Amino acid sequence: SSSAHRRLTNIQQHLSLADTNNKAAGFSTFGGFIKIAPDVSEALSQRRAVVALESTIISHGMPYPLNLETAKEVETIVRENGAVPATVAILDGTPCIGLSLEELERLAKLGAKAQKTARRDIAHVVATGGNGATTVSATMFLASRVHIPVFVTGGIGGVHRHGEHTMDISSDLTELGRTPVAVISAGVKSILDIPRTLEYLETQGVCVAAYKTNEFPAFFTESSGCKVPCRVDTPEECARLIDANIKLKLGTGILIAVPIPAEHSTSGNIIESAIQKALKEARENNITGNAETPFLLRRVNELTGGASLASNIALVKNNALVGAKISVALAKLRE
Ligand code: PSU
Ligand code: MN
Repeated sequence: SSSAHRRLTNIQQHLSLADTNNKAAGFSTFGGFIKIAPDVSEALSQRRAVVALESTIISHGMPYPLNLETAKEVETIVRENGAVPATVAILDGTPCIGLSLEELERLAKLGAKAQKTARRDIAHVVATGGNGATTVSATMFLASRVHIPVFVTGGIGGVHRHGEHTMDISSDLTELGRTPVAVISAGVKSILDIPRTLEYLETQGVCVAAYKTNEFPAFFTESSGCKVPCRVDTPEECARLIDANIKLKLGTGILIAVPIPAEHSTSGNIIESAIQKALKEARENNITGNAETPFLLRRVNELTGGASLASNIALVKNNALVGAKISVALAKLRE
């Protein structure tokens, strides 16, 4: 609609004004200023399809140089399917929507030296001029700020096993409850408590839809044994769901769970024994808080001899394909 377009133009004016003010005040990177890459900015102002991508998966989810290769391939898949990719990260204290090849390379090389940045960390990373790799919660927040309604990732965070005692519940879930962005993922890893994750999403009022299946997928495997309340079978159906969510001003996010393609799934048994071992090591070494997820991801990769990493890459690419199609269908619907 033209009002969405006006809103967007206002935001861009607001952002460039903030930039001018910052520069006038002698702050080159400090201040609530967001940098939007030229191709992303142009697509947004022309109301063309854009897909937001997170960056913790690059810094903390995969080793260099496989992380860079995968990030580039994911961006190419998004482009080949008619949308503009916008990888989100904070570089030298500036939130960036869309990275250049040099910026992508820089982030991939920084790896875990980049700060894992969830919603709670954004202000700190900006205020200190740091380099932040954004998780699902921080990426949703920044995508929403510049009106990107579709975001592709691999897996989201959730309620951790024993979360009923530790209260370790990813801020990805509360972000889904407060930010109107559709997140395309392959479900959640079974390093987490999947039934409780779905309960928590229901409490947060999040629409959880599974793509071409009735079951919530478990990242490495197509099924988790948990039913979802909503099934979608085409990109157009997903677009209508997102459009309804926007028009109703529900304010909540949507989780679209796309199962890993069968030929790339890793055997549930292999994964489960690796997860059990990794969880035991995490407890023995007192690895908790935001260090737990990156630790478990790395150990599961090591313990499965790279099998899980190959699955991970394949499912992210598949999500990028589906997400780009959804984004294009949505742009068409909202013309
Ligand atoms: N799960 C994955 N791969 C990932 C992550 C989770 O299968 O890369 C990353 C995402 O960036 C997600 C974050 O938002 O971990 C969640 O971290 P935590 O559990 O600390 O909230
Ligand atoms: Mn946590």
